[in-house]
Amino acid sequence: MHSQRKISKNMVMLVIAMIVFSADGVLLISHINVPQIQNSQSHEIIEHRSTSYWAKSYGTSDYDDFYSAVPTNNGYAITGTYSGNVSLTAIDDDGGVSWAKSYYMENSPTIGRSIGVTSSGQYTIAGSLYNGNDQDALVMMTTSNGNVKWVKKLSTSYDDMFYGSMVTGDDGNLLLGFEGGNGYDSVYVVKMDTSGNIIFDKAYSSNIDGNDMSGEAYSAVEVSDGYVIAALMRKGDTGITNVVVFKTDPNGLVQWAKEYNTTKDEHNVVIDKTSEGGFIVGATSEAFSATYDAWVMKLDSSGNIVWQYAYNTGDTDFIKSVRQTSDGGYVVAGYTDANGGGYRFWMMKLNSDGDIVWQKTYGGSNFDYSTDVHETSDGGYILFGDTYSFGAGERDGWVVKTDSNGYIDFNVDSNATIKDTSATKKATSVSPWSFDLSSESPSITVSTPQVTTNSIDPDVKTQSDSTIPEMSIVAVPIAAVAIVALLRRSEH
Ligand SMILES: [Ca+2]
Ligand SMILES: [Ca+2]
Ligand SMILES: [Ca+2]
Repeated sequence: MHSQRKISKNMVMLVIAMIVFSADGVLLISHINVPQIQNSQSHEIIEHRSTSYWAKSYGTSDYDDFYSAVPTNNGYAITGTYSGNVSLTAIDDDGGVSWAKSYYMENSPTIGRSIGVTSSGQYTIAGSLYNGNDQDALVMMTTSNGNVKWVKKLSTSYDDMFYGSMVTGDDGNLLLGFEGGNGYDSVYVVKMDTSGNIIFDKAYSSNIDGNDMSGEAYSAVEVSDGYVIAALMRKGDTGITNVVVFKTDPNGLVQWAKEYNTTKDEHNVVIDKTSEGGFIVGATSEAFSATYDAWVMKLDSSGNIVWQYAYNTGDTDFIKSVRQTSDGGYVVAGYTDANGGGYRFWMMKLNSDGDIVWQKTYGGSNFDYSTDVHETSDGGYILFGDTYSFGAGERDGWVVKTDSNGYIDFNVDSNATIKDTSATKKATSVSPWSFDLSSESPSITVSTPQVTTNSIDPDVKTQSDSTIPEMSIVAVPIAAVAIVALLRRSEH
């Protein structure tokens, strides 16, 4: 009985190998993934892996970009800009465009920087509007088809902006950015209900040794009794920018605040929850080498550091997104110039201890910037960002879907390439210190811009088009492994 099973699985494997030989040669061969074999005697399913990968650019002949994406029922919704207007693009799991819209307001350039989805599939987009003199913070909500439900502009006579947003458990929105009403940037957080009414809005500041701290909020997570918010803040005397993480109650009142002091500037910060009830924080830092590095801190629920590492390729490295993955590790996305030819999309897979499992760049001959990453339902990863290397002209949105090892097979004629990087992990030794962060309600004007919604038919160009159905390879006999391994080798 047992040996019969074994034989039949041998045969299945040989059939696969023969199909590979007799069909379309190299192209098909490249879709075979060799499972990780922990025990060659095992007859269990060794690994169930995603083999689907694809890459597409989306845009017009004008400047277009993708900033932020959120999973939907059958794909992703992405915000950014088309031709200088806030955009919303719905794609399916294979990257096909379901629909795309842009929103034209007040003769002004607008940017969508952050997107969230409610439990009923409606979208909220946060960003900014340039009114001709300065920036104003912008937030809008649409139906699941991208039709506008409401739009709000929050403005002072200085720059104001939303960098991030988060749909809250009550289908409201937490908006994160800065307001300039004091003549400098104050960390600004707004809680709205699902209809766009302000529940609270607070500007957070501190005065340490006579030094006002200014800054911006970027990212937040909801916890059972409030919010944990990641910001950058700088002191008036040194001007050095540091990461600040603070916890508020459901009304935005500060319960604790910690600053993670380095000797140089950090640029942008992101936060995600961990399965242990703590947080993973990523920031781009100048403090740990002569080049910008990706800095990742794992925090406990009180903001104490569990581990902290800087990841440095030796060149300029930006981290724009970090999320915990289903295996308890983390995926990091951003961009680096480590592989030359301008910045390229950069993705690192970390295990739960922060060790690098793999690290790769994706891009063409020009600048490619990744701003967001998600783990996909088939165990792969999907990177969002924008590109000057491909597309319809100027800059376009670019989406790269990889398999579970970050692998993608680019079309030869697309000029896109995948390369490994050689970033090293360095332990850093920052000690957080608690400080008093106070809040006030700023005076900010809320208005309702007129919106014209345009349907967009973005030009979609394909750099990789593999959608070969997933294969579960079971009980791989030694001979078949050798064949597949040989085939794999011949592809490189
Ligand atoms: Ca374009
Ligand atoms: Ca303003
Ligand atoms: Ca670096």
